[in-house]
This record gives sequence, C-alpha cells and structure tokens, in this order.
Amino acid sequence: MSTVLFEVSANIARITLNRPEKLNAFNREMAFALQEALDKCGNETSIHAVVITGSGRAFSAGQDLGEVTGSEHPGFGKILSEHYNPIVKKITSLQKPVVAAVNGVAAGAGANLALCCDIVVAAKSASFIQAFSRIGLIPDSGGTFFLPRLIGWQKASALMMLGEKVSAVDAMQMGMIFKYFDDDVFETSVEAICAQLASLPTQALAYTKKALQSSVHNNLHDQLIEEDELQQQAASTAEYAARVKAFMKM
Ligand code: LHQ
Repeated sequence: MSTVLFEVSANIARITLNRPEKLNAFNREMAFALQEALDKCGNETSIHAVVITGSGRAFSAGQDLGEVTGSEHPGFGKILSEHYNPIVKKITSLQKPVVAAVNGVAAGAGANLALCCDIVVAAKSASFIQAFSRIGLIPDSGGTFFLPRLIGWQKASALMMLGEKVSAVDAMQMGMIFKYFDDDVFETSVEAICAQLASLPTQALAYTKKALQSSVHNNLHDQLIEEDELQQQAASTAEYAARVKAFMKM
C-alpha cells in the first residue's frame, strides 16, 4: 500500500499521509513520497490548491521512531536534510496555497509540517504536540521558525519545552491554526476552503504567499517596495484584467 495517497479533482490535489497503523509516522519512504507528490503539485498547472491530511485517526505522529532506533537507520543529519527540510521548502516555495487539514493528532515533525502550510485547519478532536523534548530532541522541521511567529515566543517556548498536548480549540485561540471544525463537518469544511482557494486567481495567491514570507526579514521600507513590485505583477495578469472588468460591469 502506498505511504502517500495522491488524487486530483476539481483543480485540488489531495495528499493523504497513509501509514494509519503507525499514526502516519514518517519513514524514509513516506518522506520521499510526500516530496514527490509536492513536486507533482508544482508541475501540474491544472492544480490550483493542495490539501495535506492523514488517513485514520492521526494527522502524523512525526518521525517513525522505529526507523531511528533500528540498526539500519539513515542517521539524523540525513533524516533532516533529506526528509523534512526539503518537505518544508517544497511546501513554502510552492506557488499555490497549501492547506493542512489536521484530522487527528499531529506530533513532532508531524505538527511542524502542518504549521508551515498556508492555512492550517483542524478537526475539533485533533491535537498538536511538540513531542521532541519528551525524547531528548529539539523541535525541527521549521518548528522553531514558525511556532514563535504564530503564537509568540513565550508560548512557543513553553510548549516546546513542556511538550504539552494542545487541543484544536486552544490551538485556534492562541493563533496556532486558522480554525477548527466539529468533527462531523470537518471534511466538508475543508472541501469548501479548498474549493474557494481553487476558484481564486492562483498567481495572486502565490504573490500573497511570497509577500508574507518576505515580511519575515524585510523592514517596512523594503516590504513596501516588495508589495509595489508584486502588485504590479499581479495587475499585469489576465486574471486581474478579467476579474476587475467583471466587477465593474456589476
Ligand atoms: C509510532 C509513533 C512514532 C513509530 C505512534 N513512531 N510508531 C527528526 C529527526 C530525526 C529523528 C527523530 O525525529 C525527528 C522528528 C520527530 O518527529 S521527533 C518526534 C517523534 N514523535 C514522537 O515522539 C511522538 C510519539 N508518539 C506519541 O507520543 C503518541 O503515539 C501520540 C501522542 C502521537 C498518540 O498517542 P496515542 O493516541 O495514545 O497512540 P499510541 O501511542 O498508542 O500509538 C498508536 C500506535 O502508533 C502504536 O503502535 P502499536 O503497535 O502499539 O499500536 C505506536 O507505537 C505507534 N506510533 N507514534 N512516532
């Protein structure tokens, strides 16, 4: 059985982490399969939005600890540089919106891969755990970059050091995620968000993603220049011309 399921429908790519018996923990095969799926999303122009979710009761329990304790494990350096870091880079550089649909527990690298997505939504029963300190590791997969920026240094520091489980409700209240949905409407709510994203001008969303990312390192002066440049590019697209024309006719 494939460790990652990939399907495209109505301009939306659905990527499902698929090792449910291990709570979708990442082994080398699954990490490479996710990278391959993300590459397809980048290459295929008919894909306008991407959603990543998990099969079964978890989103992902992070690194498969069996793989790092076994005799043939690839080594920690390789795991980060070949598995997780490329995934974070592929998600953040994809010129399309990526939604993390966190259907259940997201722990360790599983949590941090969700947090690097453009929109993070969760089922009410889902949870987030910075599980690293519990086993004597540090948060990776971009967690030390994204989490303090999302919820502030103090909360990030406490969650990363204590390894406390955060409910989807608390995650939304602290700004870690966009929204949670009751479990019975989670799937349909995710579909609605993805359908809306897919119907919007993909290029403008890509420029928005780029501007937000630049704001992390730019000062106001440089950020205003960046907005100016990206807005001019957005304004030169056929999508803008068609949409503004349609609006003015209303
Ligand atoms: C698992 C796992 C798992 C294998 C559940 N691996 N089997 C980067 C660089 C290099 C190396 C290391 O890591 C990293 C990044 C990281 O992600 S480090 C953090 C790794 N993840 C964790 O430490 C989380 C470990 N898992 C848990 O704490 C719990 O399983 C959670 C809180 C996620 C869920 O708890 P429960 O709902 O009570 O489920 P469970 O513990 O009973 O797990 C169900 C099964 O899944 C069980 O197998 P079994 O055969 O007994 O049914 C677990 O062994 C297996 N599983 N996580 N990461």
